[in-house]
Amino acid sequence: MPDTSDKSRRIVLTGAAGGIATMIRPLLAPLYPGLVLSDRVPPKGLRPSETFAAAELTKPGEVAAAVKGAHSVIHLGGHSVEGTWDQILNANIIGCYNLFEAARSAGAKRVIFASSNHAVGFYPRRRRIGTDLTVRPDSRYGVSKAFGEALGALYSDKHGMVVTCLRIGNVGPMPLDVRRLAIWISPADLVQLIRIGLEHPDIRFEILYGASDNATSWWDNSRARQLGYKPTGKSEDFRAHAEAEQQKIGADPVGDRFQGGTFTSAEFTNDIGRAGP
Ligand code: 15L
Repeated sequence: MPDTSDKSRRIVLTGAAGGIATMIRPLLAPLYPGLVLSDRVPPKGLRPSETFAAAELTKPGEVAAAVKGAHSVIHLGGHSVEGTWDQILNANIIGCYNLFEAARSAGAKRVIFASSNHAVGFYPRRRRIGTDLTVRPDSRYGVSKAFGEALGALYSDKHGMVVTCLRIGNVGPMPLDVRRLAIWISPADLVQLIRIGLEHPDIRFEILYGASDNATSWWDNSRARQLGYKPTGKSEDFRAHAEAEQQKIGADPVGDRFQGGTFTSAEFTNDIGRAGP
């Protein structure tokens, strides 16, 4: 992939105190010396070399101040699981709008949006899906991720912003159970995708799956590979661990049928045969 970026540019990472950011910060820091960490509270273990900008996503003025002068934004901030409507509305709908609007008015060129597999969680596990299909969110959280993807498309088409939405599976050192064997992504592979979003010259608007090289994947991630993605993580290396962990979890007829797992079965009142495409 041709590298067209000046790495010292200001790149703002929202949600910097959260779980994913904590895993990828050490990998991003040497690549992007201009990285600015933003969250409501300073991330633990902030090094003297790291810059922190406090911002509450629901407060447009604070988001604008954090994003001022940014060339790019990596937006991991917001509520990271299912929540009440009030939590999702504030952190993920209003917060995401504030972020894109602040990025636009700051003249930021690129945004990476941390979307989620839960935007399409009601697709059945037996179906292999790409990104060119109707969203089927499995939760209010999944709806907010579909909203963020739509907002990204709007800012790309209307304002020329280069937007990459990463439909992240589950990030961590290893897959946590059998479902995660299909959707797991290592921190290093996630950083590869973020680099593509920050640097690739041919992107206007993309939705890519945030998954490692998983043999049981439900997702066609060929576009990511076309853009240069070469995942090194393989969930099969951890199958024994994932299967042992799965033994500790009870059966879930709805969750076990759909890609989104427990996000689909929570609050479920439908007939299972009528759910999903
Ligand atoms: C997500 O989107 C969540 O942020 C994460 O906490 C996990 O629940 C993950 O999806 C998953 O589907 O495993």
